[in-house]
Amino acid sequence: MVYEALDFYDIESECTEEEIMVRDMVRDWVDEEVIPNIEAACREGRFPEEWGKALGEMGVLGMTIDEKYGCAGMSYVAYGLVCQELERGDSGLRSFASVQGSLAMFPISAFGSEEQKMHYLPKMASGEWIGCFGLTEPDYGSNPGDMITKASDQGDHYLLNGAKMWITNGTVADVAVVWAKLDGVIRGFIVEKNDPGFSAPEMTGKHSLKASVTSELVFQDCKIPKDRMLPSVKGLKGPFSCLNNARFGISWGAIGSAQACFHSAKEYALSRIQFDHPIASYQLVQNKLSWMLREITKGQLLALNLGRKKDAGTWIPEQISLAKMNNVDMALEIARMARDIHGANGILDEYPIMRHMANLESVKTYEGTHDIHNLIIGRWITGIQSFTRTL
Ligand code: TGC
Ligand code: FAD
Repeated sequence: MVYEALDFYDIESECTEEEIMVRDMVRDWVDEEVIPNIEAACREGRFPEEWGKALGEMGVLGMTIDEKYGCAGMSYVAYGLVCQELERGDSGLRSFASVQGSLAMFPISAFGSEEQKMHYLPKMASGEWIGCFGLTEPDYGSNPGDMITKASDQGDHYLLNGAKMWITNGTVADVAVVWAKLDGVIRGFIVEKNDPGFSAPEMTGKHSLKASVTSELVFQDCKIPKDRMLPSVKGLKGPFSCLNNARFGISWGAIGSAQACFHSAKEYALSRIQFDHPIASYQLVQNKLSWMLREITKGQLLALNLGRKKDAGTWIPEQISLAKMNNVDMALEIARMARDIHGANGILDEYPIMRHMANLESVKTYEGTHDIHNLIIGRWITGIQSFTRTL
């Protein structure tokens, strides 16, 4: 089935040649390498190592970061378009790229020393070194400010103690950007896979994002050299600045999942005959397809507008919250509707629908749950934060 992207409002005409070129390169790679192999990867519960290397070769890891550090120095719109194509393949693939670029490379580029940038970024851009991002803890998910992982200053080194959970790429990572409290203040630390006292066991049993590695990070008197703390950021704005970029990527990526489900539903509806006619000829089915087109188009316009704001530096975090929340919700509804249009066939892995639907359940939760983004917007509207309450 040849993929035809839905572009009802001709978004393409508003992108530069360079943006379209990188999108097309990733689109072709996803069609040739990812889609034929993704179901097997999910069944085996693994992220194919060669995909990470291929992303590096295509120059899309940390692709908005300066060329000086071996990165592509491209626009945020280009990054969004790439996320869209990757997630059309699978959310786990987009997760890999989000974590590597936005959550592991970005903090080093924004808050690291020149030595840290020169040492880590080129190898991470090429896919030689894999990164992960440790913020969430077993008891602190939506409220990372209360984290208990601690760093203590031992004169010539730091000792880290604590645990992180639900960490994408953790077990396969060479480099972990870990957020911990030093004298009560949140700081970022670069942990390397062989640091003494560090382990990253894989979490198993997921029904979602099966082709993505998810791990615990455990620090037991983990000793790291003094020059591994990120020098220029303190407090929650460190991790949240990274999340702004990753959430932005998700707002585009979710459109890719929605596109995959819409495309499959349209083709299926045109070919499936019931009561002597294609089901696409029935008004109720057309209503569903029309709703899907409407919501994907709105999501695309939102993402493109936000992307241009990101590139111009005129965005606010609440706009990213809106786009992440809206587009993931939209994609999840489209996946459910597409499953319905496929009838019983919709539950088979011959079609991408259930895989996208199950993946999107995670995407709805990570990088700030749907409701946390609602509350961030609620705070912007009213000026009143409602995250905490006194009982
Ligand atoms: P709050 O008081 O709102 O802020 C504390 C400090 O942070 C600053 N800040 C931001 N800075 C930059 N960008 C943002 N978006 C920021 N939001 C807040 C803020 O200005 C303040 O700075 P300062 O200097 O005044 O101290 O913090 P809070 O503790 O009340 O937080 C509220 C809340 C709920 C919004 C926040 O905690 C939140 O967003 N929670 C959700 C947690 C989350 O998103 N975790 C994601 C973990 S990583 C992940 O899921 C990766 S999935 C990877 C994959 O794709 O596979
Ligand atoms: P909780 O915070 O316990 O929330 C449970 C429910 O309560 C949600 O519905 C939430 O909206 C609601 N809730 C919480 N607080 C409030 C409130 N104040 N008001 C109203 N409702 C509220 N984290 C990382 O650091 N790095 C990673 O790489 C990473 N990768 C992940 C990969 C996967 C596959 C998954 C599933 C998660 C990943 N996470 C990662 C963790 C993710 O960010 C957290 O799961 C998420 O922030 C939510 O935290 P929680 O699961 O502890 O849910």
